[in-house]
Amino acid sequence: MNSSPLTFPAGFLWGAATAAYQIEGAAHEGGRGESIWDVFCRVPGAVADAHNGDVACDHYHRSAQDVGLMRDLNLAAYRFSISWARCMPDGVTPNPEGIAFYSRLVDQLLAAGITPWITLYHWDLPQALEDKGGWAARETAERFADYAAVMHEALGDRVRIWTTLNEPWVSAFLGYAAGIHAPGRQDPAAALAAVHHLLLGHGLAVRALRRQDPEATLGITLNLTVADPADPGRDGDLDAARRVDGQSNRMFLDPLFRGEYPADVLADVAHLGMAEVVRPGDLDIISQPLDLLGVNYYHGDAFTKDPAPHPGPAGGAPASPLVAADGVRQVPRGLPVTGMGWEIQPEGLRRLLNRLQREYTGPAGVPIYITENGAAFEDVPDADGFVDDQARLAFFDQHLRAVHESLADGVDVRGYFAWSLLDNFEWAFGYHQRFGLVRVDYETQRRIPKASGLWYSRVAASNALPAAGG
Ligand code: IFM
Repeated sequence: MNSSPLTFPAGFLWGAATAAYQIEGAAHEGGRGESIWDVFCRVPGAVADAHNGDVACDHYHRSAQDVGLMRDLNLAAYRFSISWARCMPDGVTPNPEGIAFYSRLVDQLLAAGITPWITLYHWDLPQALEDKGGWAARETAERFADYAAVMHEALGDRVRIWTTLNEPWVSAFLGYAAGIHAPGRQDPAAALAAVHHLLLGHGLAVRALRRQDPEATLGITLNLTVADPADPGRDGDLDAARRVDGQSNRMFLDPLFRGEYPADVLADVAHLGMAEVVRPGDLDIISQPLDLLGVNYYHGDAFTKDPAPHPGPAGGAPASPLVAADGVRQVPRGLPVTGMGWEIQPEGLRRLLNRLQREYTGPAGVPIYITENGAAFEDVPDADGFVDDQARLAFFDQHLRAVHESLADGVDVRGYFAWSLLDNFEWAFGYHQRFGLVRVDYETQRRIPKASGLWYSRVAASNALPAAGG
């Protein structure tokens, strides 16, 4: 570790992120319609201990307090998502009361000097649209663009940064193939159709927003990974890493930045009919110029496809069910893991950023923002509810050092958002995994900044990482 503070470039944007279903609660108030997550949470066994987002962090009623918390933490920006079903309960008809909630939130943020950063879609599709085929249906992409335009009409006078989708890989592969996220479908062909329609929806939304507001800053957030062969000397491992990289990274980056799907991935999935959902002109819509790329990074992994066992503990299936069906397995490398079981691999972030700059964002002149990075750990509060979460603090520190190294390598990284501002509803894990800079006591809804949150507030204020041990 360095022994002097590491200063970030002037204007580097420090923020924290959340998502609507994970924090808002008020699931049945203000005319909000049902989303696929409301419905999925009612499926027995879908979510740990039958948890749901009905109350979550009650942010809907506590947004003023939460914005105060952000200000106290010296956050310059807040990345939040909009609940489509709150603003358009049936997916198409605007609900003024729902839209008014976000308008108030934006005003609260601006009054506190915090830049609002909108994510239009963080996985909570209106159930009414899922009933018509969801993301497997082309029409959903068109409805998404209409929704984007309505939200911009309401908030575009005050919100200058708009990102379309959060982690379309998760929506498509975990929602439509693995079935472990809403809507819980297990249909690989539908998942591939969903990939295309999510990207098409992104492109149509960008087109609609550009028409409405040529000066807006527009982008998308992808969850990207570093896929290594468990043994670079084994052909099966090299092919396993290629497949994971293909479906997790290039499947999204190539259409967005190059206007084409990667040929090897299309060949891998040729039997699943993806080519039939891609119409002439779609890739031109998808590959319109962007103003930023949001990168969510949590971990990389090593993979094998070789039936001969690797030494060490047994590997798990990779998250993508399509590559798992190809016989690909993750091989643990003995690295420390977070509460999610994810290997802690900060050097992977530097490799990822450098590769993005070299192959995608650099040639396109598009800046990168880390829109999520963080870790869940078993938090143990003291009698006052304070959590001295040194492991999470170290996670942030190590990953920010990796970002700093990438900056020194010449990568155009402009900001960093910690995931997450608050402990919140962690999808299929319910409330059992805590990622917050701030502890939420779900019984009382009390918010208590953790040691990592206090540390992050000093980093944000000073625009620098403290000297090692500082
Ligand atoms: O909580 C999620 C978030 O909604 C999307 N990115 C990953 C986080 C941690 O799993």
